[in-house]
Amino acid sequence: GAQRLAACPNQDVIDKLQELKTLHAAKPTKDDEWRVMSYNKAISALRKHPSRIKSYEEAKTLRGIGDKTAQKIMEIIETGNLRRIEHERTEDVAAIQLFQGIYGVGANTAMKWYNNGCRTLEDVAARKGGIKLSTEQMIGLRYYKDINTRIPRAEVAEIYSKVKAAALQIDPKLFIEVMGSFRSGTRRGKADCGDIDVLITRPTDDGKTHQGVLRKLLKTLHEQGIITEDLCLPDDFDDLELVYRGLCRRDSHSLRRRIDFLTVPWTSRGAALLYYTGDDIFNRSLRLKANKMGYSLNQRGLYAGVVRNPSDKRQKLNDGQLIASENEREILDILGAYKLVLSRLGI
Ligand code: DCP
Ligand code: MG
Ligand code: MN
Repeated sequence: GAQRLAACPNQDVIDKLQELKTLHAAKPTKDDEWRVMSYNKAISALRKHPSRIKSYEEAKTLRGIGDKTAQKIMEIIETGNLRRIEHERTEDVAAIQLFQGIYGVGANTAMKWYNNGCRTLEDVAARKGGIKLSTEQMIGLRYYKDINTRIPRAEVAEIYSKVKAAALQIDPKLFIEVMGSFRSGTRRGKADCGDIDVLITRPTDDGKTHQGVLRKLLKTLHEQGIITEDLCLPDDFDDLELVYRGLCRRDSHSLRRRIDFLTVPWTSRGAALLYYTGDDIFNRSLRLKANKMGYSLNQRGLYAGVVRNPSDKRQKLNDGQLIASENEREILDILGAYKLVLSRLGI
């Protein structure tokens, strides 16, 4: 929102394009998917642009902004509005967006439910049209309001401190850190978070690891009433790299909040911190920068010598050599990514 990047001279344009993007993101067609990507590119270019856009020609000089997007940008600048937004705000989009607010429901499921005649959450609860809900979707529906309410930073801090205390009780040598928007939002001045993202790992200099910690931690947090529902448990708790998704609450009077745990091997903590701190647009720009320099970046590390399939660049033909993964700053140093970091911080 405007608060996050108060210094950006084209913030009103970005906000409108975001709004349009969200409407397209609700629909599962390839066309809509493609539009979401193209608005992401335009938004990221506008964020970096240091001055107010003055003309169609100027807009078109920005990377990733073509004729149609430039026209939209000028419409927003000249009229303060974008008619296309209202045009896209149709009944199906409204219902599909509503359904996607249910945890575990994506664009395809939401579209299917709409096509089966569902229009409201009551319709979904009544399984109108014979639709079926998974366990996580049932939890998502039951706590729809809770899960879709942003979490004040202070509450994230309180819940996190309880989680941290419980973890350190299990093993005082654990490395535990809160990531996601709580961390990346410190400097952006973001006042709230969508969920709580927690990283857990452990130094191995004494020959031990964090293996088995997550299982114990979840047991403790369930007993303490901090974790209330599991949404997604790891297949094999004995791995070092695990993802957990669930609901938690500060106390019995608080809303339920989404919480994610990630455990990683000690050596990949830097890459994990970088990735899970985000945001996703920052990550995309950073990955792009890495690719242009001949590297490949993911949540496990920065790699050199990765060979990709020329006809599908997403497909890697080998793993490459690990260049850096333990330290965020080291990765950013190699990528020379200071401008990106500053733009993430809204400076
Ligand atoms: N992430 C990503 N791409 C995705 C999903 C996530 O790069 N498709 C990364 C960047 C995110 C981080 O993981 O910042 C955590 O994911 P969240 O969905 O929790 O996003 P945030 O914490 O940034 O925002 P929110 O406040 O909505 O939780
Ligand atoms: Mg988050
Ligand atoms: Mn998360």
